[in-house]
Amino acid sequence: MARRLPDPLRGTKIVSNPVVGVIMGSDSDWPVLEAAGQALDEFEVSYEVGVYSAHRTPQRMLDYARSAADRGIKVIIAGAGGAAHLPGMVASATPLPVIGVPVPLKYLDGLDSLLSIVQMPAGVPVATVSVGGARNAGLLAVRILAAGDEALCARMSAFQADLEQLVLDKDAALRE
Ligand code: RP5
Repeated sequence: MARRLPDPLRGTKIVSNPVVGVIMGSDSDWPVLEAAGQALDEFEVSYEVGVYSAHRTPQRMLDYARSAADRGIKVIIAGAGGAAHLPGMVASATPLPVIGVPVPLKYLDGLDSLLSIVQMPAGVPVATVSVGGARNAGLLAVRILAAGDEALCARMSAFQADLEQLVLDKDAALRE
């Protein structure tokens, strides 16, 4: 079930043994990032959510990034818009894989967010998904976890088979 962000500025929502961190630069990013949580829910992957602004709460962001691995987090999904420095800064302060989600804002259609996240210097990778691509961020996190989890890998394979079947069904319907 998708988790609501009750009062994001109050802090990270704690669930039992989260393995994915879904973080964002502002609570205004949540309507986009929520799709990452929904994808994780579909695979029953536990996650926590929180707001960590690279610009407004830099120390809090660094504290989160530096402690995430020790707390059992395996993958971080970080979404931000505009001058979207959160994913890159988090990647600089954690050894964990970071998936960046460019959030589209009112101006520039998210191109600013995309370029801010994707153009990382060598040595500090961020796996960037499409503008607004939070669902794929969630699915990519599942795939990363599935690389070391046979049961989760089998679920991902089944999900892919379902996707394929959906296309075949639509194709068949068109031909009727
Ligand atoms: C970024 O600034 C956030 O990630 C958000 O996308 C954007 C606007 O934030 P608000 O002014 O809505 O809080 O840091």
